[in-house]
Parts: sequence; C-alpha cells; structure tokens
Amino acid sequence: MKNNNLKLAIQKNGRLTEDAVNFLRSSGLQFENYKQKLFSSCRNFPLEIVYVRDDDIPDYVESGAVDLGIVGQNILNESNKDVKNIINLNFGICSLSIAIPKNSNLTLVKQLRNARIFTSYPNSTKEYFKKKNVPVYIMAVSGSVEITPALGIADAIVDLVATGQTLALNNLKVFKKIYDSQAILITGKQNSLSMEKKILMQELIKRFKKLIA
Ligand code: PRT
Ligand code: ZN
Repeated sequence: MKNNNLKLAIQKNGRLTEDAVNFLRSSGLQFENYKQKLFSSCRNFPLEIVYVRDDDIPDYVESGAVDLGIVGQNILNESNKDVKNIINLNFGICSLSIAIPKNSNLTLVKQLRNARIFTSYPNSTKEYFKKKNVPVYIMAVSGSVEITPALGIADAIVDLVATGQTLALNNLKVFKKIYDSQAILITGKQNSLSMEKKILMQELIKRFKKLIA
C-alpha cells in the first residue's frame, strides 16, 4: 500500500460490498478483483481501497487510518463517531424499525412501557425510547434478533428491515420506524491531511457526486 495515496474503506464481505465496488467502478476507478485481498490499489487514481468489517469503518475514518469510507447510515447512527456524511449513495436502503408479533394489536409507542426489547442497535433504541419518554428494557444481542419473540424473551425487537420478508417469516410485523438508512460516503476531520491529499479528495468526491446526480 502506498502511504501517500488516499485510502477508502468499504465492507469486505457483506450486503454493501458488491454495490460499493460497482459504484467505485462506475465512477471510473479501475482496480482488480477484490475478493481475496485486504486492499487493492487503483490503476488510474492514487487511491487504495481497503476491505474491512463494516462496524470498524467509522472508527478508521474518525482516527484518520483511512480518509474515506462507505458504510450504512445505521452503523454511523449507532456508533456516534465524529465523521461527516458527504454523499448519500442510494444503495443499501433499509430502515431501523420496531417489530412486534403479527397478532399483536398495539398501536401506540407508549403501549410498549416496560417491554423487553431485543436489538443489535441498543444506542439507537435507547435514544428513540428516551425521546418518546417510554421506559423499556433493552437487551443487546449480536444477531438473529428475529428469533427472540418466539423464544418468549422479547415483547418487541428493533432491527433493520428491507423487504420485510424476514419479519414475515418469523411472524413479526413492523410497528414503528425509528429511522431510514442507506449507504453513505463519510470522511473524517481532514485536519492533518496534506494539501496534495486534500486536492485529490476533492477531485474524487466531485467524481462521486457527478455519478450520483
Ligand atoms: O461482516 P460485517 O460486520 O461487515 O457485516 P454485517 O453482517 O454486520 O452487515 P451486513 O452485510 O448484513 O449489512 C451491511 C449493511 O447493509 C447494514 O449495515 C445496512 O446498512 C445495510 N442493509 C440493507 C442491511 C439490510 N438492508 C438488511 N436487510 N443490513 C441487514 N439487513 C438484514 C436485517 O438485519 C434482517 O436480518 O436483513 C434482514 C431483513 O431483510 P428483509 O429484506 O427480509 O427485510
Ligand atoms: Zn457488521
């Protein structure tokens, strides 16, 4: 990896990987097959593309380990890092939503008072219920949140929803949306960037904005 090149982090292996790679290629960047590598160097721009877990991207951008990142808005909302959203990328579209059993007839958020809520997004969930002034018990789990109501341990869950198929398969339905999300391009403070890198960064962002427009 060339140290004076810009660095952009994308998800290594997941839902955003293919769309992120396609987006970068559509913007004219040329780089080789990413599958077996931890980074690729662009052939036609002084840029290294770095492949990491999506959860780590805000941290790497905030600390300046990389200059740019592509990540779900949801990850950023949950992690509260000091980074800037530069462009909405129009892929990875989903929402963070509260879901309840299909046969439930709840209609108001306040009816969830003292409910047990399982989620992989404890911070977003806590903030939402605090704003609504409804006390709930929030339990954080790292995956398969949809199973917890069937296990009898959760009254509701908070999870990402795209098509709603996963909820339906688990006899759940959306109750309320907490926020919409999509993939975004983020940068850090850029204070310590050289003038040369700042110019390159502006050039790249201009290219990306043109593609989105
Ligand atoms: O390994 P790594 O940590 O990098 O990946 P990950 O497993 O944490 O994330 P991954 O690949 O599942 O998702 C990456 C990003 O894609 C998320 O952070 C979101 O920004 C975005 N995204 C878009 C989604 C979905 N749509 C989505 N539907 N992420 C997850 N889901 C899951 C959801 O959690 C639920 O289990 O898909 C299921 C619901 O989908 P539907 O279509 O049945 O409603
Ligand atoms: Zn992740």
